Amino acid sequence: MKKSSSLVVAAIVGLMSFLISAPSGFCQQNVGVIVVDVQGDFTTLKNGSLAVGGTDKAFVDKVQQATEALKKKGYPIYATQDWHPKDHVSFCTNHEGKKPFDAIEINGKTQVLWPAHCVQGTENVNVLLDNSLFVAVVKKGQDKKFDSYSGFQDDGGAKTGIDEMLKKNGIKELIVYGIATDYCVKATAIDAANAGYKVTVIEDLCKGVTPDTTAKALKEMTEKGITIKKDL
Ligand code: VGL
Ligand code: ZN
Repeated sequence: MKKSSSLVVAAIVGLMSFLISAPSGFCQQNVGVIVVDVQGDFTTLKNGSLAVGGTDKAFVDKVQQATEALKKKGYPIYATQDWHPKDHVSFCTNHEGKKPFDAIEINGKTQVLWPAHCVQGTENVNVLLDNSLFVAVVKKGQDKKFDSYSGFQDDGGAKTGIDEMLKKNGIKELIVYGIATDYCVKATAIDAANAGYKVTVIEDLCKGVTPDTTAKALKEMTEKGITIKKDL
């Protein structure tokens, strides 16, 4: 074989082995991962104040292992972290006469009132996965006046900086999973799609607050062009 054609063969073999090493459907060069709000307060594992059903040790271990596997494949991993001050607008304790899960109108938006959760400096604000997996942990919801389900921006329009970070790193596609499917995963995935990323949500690496809103969220995300995949 001529030298030039053996070089071509070597290049093709190299490219094929690179593609085979990536999970089906993703080419990791421009793909990033966002792990949404896997924090103590959202889990039954840590007896969280806003524990979402099914977030036991088995679930958190599964998310940890999946994230490790993605990291080993070369994907840059980002995490979001709900990071509220004690006097945050979304806490029912900051609205007289209101109880958890009541909804009120604030600035023309419906705000669900939650039990106090993910308060800055508390034990249960921590992200439960091995933090060395992450390129960055992006905090959100630190302005007491606005909620921020999305990892991209809060309800007042203030950006978290994640979009800039992703763009600077050449990310064009995102794999998104975490807690909760019907709130922060949904808002983050939809904002990502609106910002021009090709988004895939991994359903089995998510848990939702209620079955009803979770089903609605999956439908809404699909309608926005987001791919819902059962597992990796
Ligand atoms: C979330 C409710 C309030 C979430 C955050 O991470 O989905 N839900 N704050
Ligand atoms: Zn919150």
